[in-house]
Amino acid sequence: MAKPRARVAIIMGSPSDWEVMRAAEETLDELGIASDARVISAHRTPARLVRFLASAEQDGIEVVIAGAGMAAHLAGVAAAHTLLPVLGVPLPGSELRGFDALLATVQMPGGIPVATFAIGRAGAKNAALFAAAILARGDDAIRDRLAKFREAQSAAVPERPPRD
Ligand code: RP5
Repeated sequence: MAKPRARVAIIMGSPSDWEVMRAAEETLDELGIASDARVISAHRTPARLVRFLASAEQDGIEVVIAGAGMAAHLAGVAAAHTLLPVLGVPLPGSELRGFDALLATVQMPGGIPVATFAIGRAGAKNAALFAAAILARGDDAIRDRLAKFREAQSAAVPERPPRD
């Protein structure tokens, strides 16, 4: 069977980012949303970035999740090259444990917005859930799956703390 067309792009600055960014793919998989994960660096592969975003919209991509660490300009540069919503995930693999990437991602000058999420896996997961919420505006099946995800999440929280 042919793979469904990706509606969300997950881009990351380095293969070393995948360990964290796979949380975005896993969450989208759980919600039945096809995604396309790519290593695209704003500084090491600038031409790849421009090429990918030039055709992303016509290729069916509706949301871009961009994860990067250190001086993390990937999400901001990506946002400059597309009108699609860009969700930035600051990654923690630096001496500053992602605080550098958080500031670089969140402190976009006015004019080119990047929605910024938490540092690391929580951010990657929430970016995927946020992408699902965007898609759910025009897709009842995704809205239903998102509602079920929330229900299951609530049901999994115990009433009392675990005692040994
Ligand atoms: C950023 O630099 C990447 O997003 C990565 O988080 C960081 C370090 O990259 P590597 O040196 O591990 O490839 O561009």
